[in-house]
Amino acid sequence: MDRKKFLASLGVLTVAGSIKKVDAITNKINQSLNRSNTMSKFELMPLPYAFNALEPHIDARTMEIHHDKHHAAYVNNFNKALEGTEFEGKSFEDIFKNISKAPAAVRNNGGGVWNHNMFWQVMGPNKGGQPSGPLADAINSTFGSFDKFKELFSTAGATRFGSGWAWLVLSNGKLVITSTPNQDNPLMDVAEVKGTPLLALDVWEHAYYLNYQNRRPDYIASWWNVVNWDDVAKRFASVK
Ligand code: MN3
Repeated sequence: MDRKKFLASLGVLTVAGSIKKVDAITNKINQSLNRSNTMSKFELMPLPYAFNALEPHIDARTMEIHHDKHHAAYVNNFNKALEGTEFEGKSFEDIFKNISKAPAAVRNNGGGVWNHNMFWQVMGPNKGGQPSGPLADAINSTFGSFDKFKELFSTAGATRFGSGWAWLVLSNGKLVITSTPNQDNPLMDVAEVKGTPLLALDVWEHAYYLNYQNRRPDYIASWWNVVNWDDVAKRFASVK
């Protein structure tokens, strides 16, 4: 993808004069995603769009609290939890594949950091619709149709008891819908279905309660309007 398209995909390429600001955001995002072992701390990934960018489906206040309070707290608590453990200085992937040996605070907060990094990216303003190309073909051949996939994924999110996540993953070369409790994810050795996450949906109450109260299914139905299929397709293309 060329630079312009990448920036446009982040929803931040709006004013030509804001390129410098965009560069700073892009660098920060790359830094928080590809943390190298020379860096001592994980950092909070900036939200790649404005708090109100996903309205009316997800309200600005929810996005602000979700990113600036919840996500930020996971980052701070993850860094604290890692101190003095064998996991300090390791990558997300290395930590997650041995997470069964990690303290609960590393598991809960590490998942919280990584899952939200992904969540912000698989959403975007003026998105929704349906995937196309190889991803659409794989969804159709695996689930029968896009509508059937949507129904199964929505059910996975709606029926996850308590707090957790719904996922579309590539597992042993196949698309699979699964869900995880709390901040677990399919990269963790404890996950029921292990694989590469392609799409993530946060079904914690903090993701929707201000606007939807107890109506999780309504939040999920509306959430499809902000799914960034270009990002999901990119993830699929990179692991397929
Ligand atoms: Mn959340």
